[in-house]
Amino acid sequence: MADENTPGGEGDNQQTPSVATGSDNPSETDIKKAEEFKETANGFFKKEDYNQAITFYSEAINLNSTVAAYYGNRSFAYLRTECFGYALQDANKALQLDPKYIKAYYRRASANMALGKFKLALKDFEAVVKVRPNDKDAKAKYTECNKIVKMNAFAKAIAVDDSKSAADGLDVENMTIEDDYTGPRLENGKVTVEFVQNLQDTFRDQKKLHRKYAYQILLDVLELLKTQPSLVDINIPEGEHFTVCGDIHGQYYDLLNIFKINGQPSESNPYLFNGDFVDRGSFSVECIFTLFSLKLLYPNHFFMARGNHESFTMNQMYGFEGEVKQKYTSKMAALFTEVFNWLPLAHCINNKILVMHGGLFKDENVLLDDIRKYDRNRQPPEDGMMCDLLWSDPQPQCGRSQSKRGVGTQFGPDITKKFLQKNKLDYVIRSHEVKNDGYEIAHDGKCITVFSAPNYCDTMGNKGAYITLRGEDLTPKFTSFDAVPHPNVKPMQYASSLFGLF
Ligand SMILES: [Mn+2]
Repeated sequence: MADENTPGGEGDNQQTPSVATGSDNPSETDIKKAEEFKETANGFFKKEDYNQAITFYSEAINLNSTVAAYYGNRSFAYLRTECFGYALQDANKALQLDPKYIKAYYRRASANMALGKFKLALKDFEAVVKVRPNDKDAKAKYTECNKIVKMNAFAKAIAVDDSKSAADGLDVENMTIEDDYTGPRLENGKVTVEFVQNLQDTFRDQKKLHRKYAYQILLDVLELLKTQPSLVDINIPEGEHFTVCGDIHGQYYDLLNIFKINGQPSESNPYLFNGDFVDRGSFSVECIFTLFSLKLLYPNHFFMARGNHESFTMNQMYGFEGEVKQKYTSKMAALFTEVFNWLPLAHCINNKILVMHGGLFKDENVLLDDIRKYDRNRQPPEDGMMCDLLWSDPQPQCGRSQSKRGVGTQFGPDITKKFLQKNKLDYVIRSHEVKNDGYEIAHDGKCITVFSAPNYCDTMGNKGAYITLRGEDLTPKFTSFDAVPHPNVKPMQYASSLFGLF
């Protein structure tokens, strides 16, 4: 995989781009007023109200665009709201105004790391270390980032041979099960209804699935996913229903709660989980094995789409890789990377509803068939169709604009309308952004967001939601739900230590 590859992060933010040209020749009054705005913004920042902070930093910049700190501070607020594209722009602007402004190097490095651009981040840490040779903190960050750059270069070097797999030499058959193991067991190597129930209870009680079965499930899912097209067609017959869930992000206890409210998955209670199963929440391993077991049990009634977090760079930064290494092995983490490469990119329900994690495309001309025949076995590229499917966001204004995240595109209601007409579809369901009620209807009802991780990261205070559809009319019905308690393991527990920067 490419090391300047892909990018990063979630989050909801309706900020419009920082086009604020500002005044580069402010009056005395404006200078004073701008300082006041900055103070107000700092106050909001301290209270963790980053959107308000951004609004007031922008006001300050409008009046006086010559102060590097205004851009530096706003960049920090953008980092907190995961608008890494905007954060990068502001850090660059701050450095233009004041090349000696150390904090801006940190901001830029943070944004680049979040976007998976570790080499660029390393340059900034290097710059800081040069200016402040005695700064221990700067030195530590430089060392940590350098480690990642070297590790990725190594991973790239050994990954040249595509025919090699983490599964090679894996002798699942001969892995022994210790006498004191009391967890669930596959029956003749197969997942059963009893296994899935037992697995859910085992994980709920914070016990582990034996690595022999964990590996077996991964190998079986890999084979199954390889048989699927990149765009999977789903048919909901008349009189039957179907549930679509959004991001889960390692919130295992909230996942169990969805099954409690809406019923266990089965052939008569089918589900689609629309990507971002892992990262951030510290029970990602539990989530993914539960979901993969269900996929094996109900291959034609349980569906999973790839999210931007089912990728190597994201997993390295946002905790999943660390969690798998902690709970199992690094070999298993590598196998996950291969399995995620085979997750379908989108689903189409009754030829009328297109469901993907991110959204629509930079390119006007994408047709369903282009998605269907797309060769998806790879890390998400930095642009193009696959990137947009995993990363894009809708915007209220018409047309397209640069992504606040720095990856994918933002698409307006006119873009959605044209795409639906061209492909004879009714509407789009996507996930990828936190919403207060767990869902949001945009673009005249043609673009629906669903997000199923309530109180995201234990901090956002949002509800989760899922959508139920009936075969006869396909009108979406929304159910919102609150977060449930989880054991005392904080989100991001296993994430990169560089996250101290954000
Ligand atoms: Mn996402």
